[in-house]
Amino acid sequence: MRASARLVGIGTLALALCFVETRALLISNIEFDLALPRGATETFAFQLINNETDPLEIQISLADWDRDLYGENRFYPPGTLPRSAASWLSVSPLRFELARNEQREVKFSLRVPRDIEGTYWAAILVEASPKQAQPHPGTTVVVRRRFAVKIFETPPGTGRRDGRITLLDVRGLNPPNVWLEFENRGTIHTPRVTGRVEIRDEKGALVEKIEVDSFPTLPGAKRQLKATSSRKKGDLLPPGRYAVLAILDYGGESLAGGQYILRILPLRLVPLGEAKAPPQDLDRDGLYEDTNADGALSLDDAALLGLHLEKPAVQENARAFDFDNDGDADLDDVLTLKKMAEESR
Ligand SMILES: [Ca+2]
Ligand SMILES: [Ca+2]
Ligand SMILES: [Ca+2]
Repeated sequence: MRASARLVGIGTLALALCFVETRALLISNIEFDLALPRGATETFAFQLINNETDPLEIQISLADWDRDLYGENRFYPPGTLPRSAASWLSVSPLRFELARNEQREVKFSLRVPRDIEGTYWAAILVEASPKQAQPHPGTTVVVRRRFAVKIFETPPGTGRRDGRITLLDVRGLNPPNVWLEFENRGTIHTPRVTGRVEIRDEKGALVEKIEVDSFPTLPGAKRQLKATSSRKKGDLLPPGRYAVLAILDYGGESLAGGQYILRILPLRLVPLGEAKAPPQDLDRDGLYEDTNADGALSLDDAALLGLHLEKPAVQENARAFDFDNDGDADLDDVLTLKKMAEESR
């Protein structure tokens, strides 16, 4: 069995509710990735240390959790999710005080049913609030912080690993932004999916390799992420046809792969409205900020772009006006150009 043993200062992971200047509440393990056999029961423990200046009231509870498409944790009442392990857990103590510099052990036992396959999971929530000198009934505002100790259980020899790349797209070219979506179609969680994106030219030669930041997935979950090229702004891929390949290793027998064909057309810029010349790229970074071609960047350029935003002159050359580099020319780009003009004054 594996149980990660990291001493983490969770004061820095506090939820948005916490604006109070504190030192830290330390927790010895924030993740237990267990592999008990089916039918087994075993007891584990983690330590809480109050490294703050004031005594704390600690409350322990169970929850289900998963991650949204972008990897953010979401919490639910215990027993909400089909693969919840919350009902297999019993924890003690559930409520106690922790004096300054005091350390206390929280024990939990996990009772694994006999008929399960793959990963089941839950979380032990640790809620910390400042100890009240006297209980104030009614309107007291208590600043409460919540931390999760994640528990995974995968009985050895059970479950199935399967994963697919379900979306691959290029949104933004300066520098290239590659969007990926990976779906865990198996019944085992993948603590660390790693991989890379390759951009190859028409002859198959590698133009660029982008490492994908590793990420975890739960069974049945999808995860979207952006891999951004390290090319400098203005170091443009020449017009042409490219193959964008994504290869992810999720720990299965094979890798998950995907391919996207990227076509970059030459720009065909024409004057916008009454302008005397086509839009100009004043600093040669591949973005054409001087839309009225008067030789300077000003608020008029943003206004003119806004006026012609839906016209073919803009939309067929969208990458020239994609100031926020998200793969389109839209109102956000007008606002970005306006900000650039304001900042250049
Ligand atoms: Ca420019
Ligand atoms: Ca101008
Ligand atoms: Ca854009």
